[in-house]
Amino acid sequence: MKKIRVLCILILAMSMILTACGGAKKSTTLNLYAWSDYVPQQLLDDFSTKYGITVNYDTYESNEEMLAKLQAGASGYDVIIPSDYTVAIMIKQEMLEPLDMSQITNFGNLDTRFTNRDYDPGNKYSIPYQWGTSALVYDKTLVPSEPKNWTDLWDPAYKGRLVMLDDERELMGMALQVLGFDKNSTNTIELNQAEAKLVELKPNILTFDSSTPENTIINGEAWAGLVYNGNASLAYQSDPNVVYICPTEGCTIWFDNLAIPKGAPHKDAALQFMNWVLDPQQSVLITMEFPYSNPNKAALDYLKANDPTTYESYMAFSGTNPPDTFLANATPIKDVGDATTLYDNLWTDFKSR
Ligand code: N2P
Repeated sequence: MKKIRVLCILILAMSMILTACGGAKKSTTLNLYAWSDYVPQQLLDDFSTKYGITVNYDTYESNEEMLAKLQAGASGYDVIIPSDYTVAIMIKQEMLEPLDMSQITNFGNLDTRFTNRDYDPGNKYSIPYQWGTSALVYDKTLVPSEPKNWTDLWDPAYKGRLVMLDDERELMGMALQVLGFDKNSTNTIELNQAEAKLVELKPNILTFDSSTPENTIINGEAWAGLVYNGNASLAYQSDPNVVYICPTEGCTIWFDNLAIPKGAPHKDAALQFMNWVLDPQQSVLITMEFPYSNPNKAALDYLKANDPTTYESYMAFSGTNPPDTFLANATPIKDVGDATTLYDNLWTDFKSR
């Protein structure tokens, strides 16, 4: 009896010391701020069950929306998912927490083609989540003839039949490339011309949708458009007549990443979550529900071993596994510095017309 009492006192004393050192304080909440339709609910639920951490998932539709919200002072978020060029901007503006890599033991599961990239050398601030392209989708049974170029979409035959991402850098970039300019141009004259070019396309645009543009392709309202690879993959999964190409003028390749915004209240939970996402079984949930391209090699190996049919279709479609010919023509969006304001203004003007 006495022994037990001594033991109890010892345990109590030890836990008090740990608490005083801050070692035992564990977060029970994680505030995730991410793209809509991007993180499977099951992955979040399993994380909650395993670690006793409640996850709140707040959504955004573009890098610009997320960045503007954080720059305006939104705090309280623990994990965000910025794309490559936005990671670069946020590092430059000191908006991200450096990562304690000793907590991310699953980092080695990633394919080294997707780590240590130019927007965050050494992955000091970011961990690859999914990667992909933004390119031309169409239903080959609906289009007047199969498009090869973005320019084809200006044909009046497409009146009211296009679905486009609601994304200023993607659409301005596409118009710049159609005009033969750099998609990351900072030249005022070129940017004005690009906006004018987009205005010409407007009668053909049925809707702007960055979250579920696949639906308008699937139901046949839209015949073609500019979407993310995951949207094209979902459209293809429900209609094999869907084709996804990188047009001759070029398309975008992007890399999305998990990162912790400066001052995040639950950094321990954030690191735990990042490691969780890199677990092969968890990562496969992402590919199953949101078929973007998965940078996690161990996850794809797991999928191949456990569900060869899904793995084969992942490998066979350009939306999930783009061939070299597709990638040869895909280039990233870059931080355009001060010209960002010009893009913002032209985009607002374009949308208001
Ligand atoms: C999810 C879109 C994420 C891909 N709806 C954009 N980088």
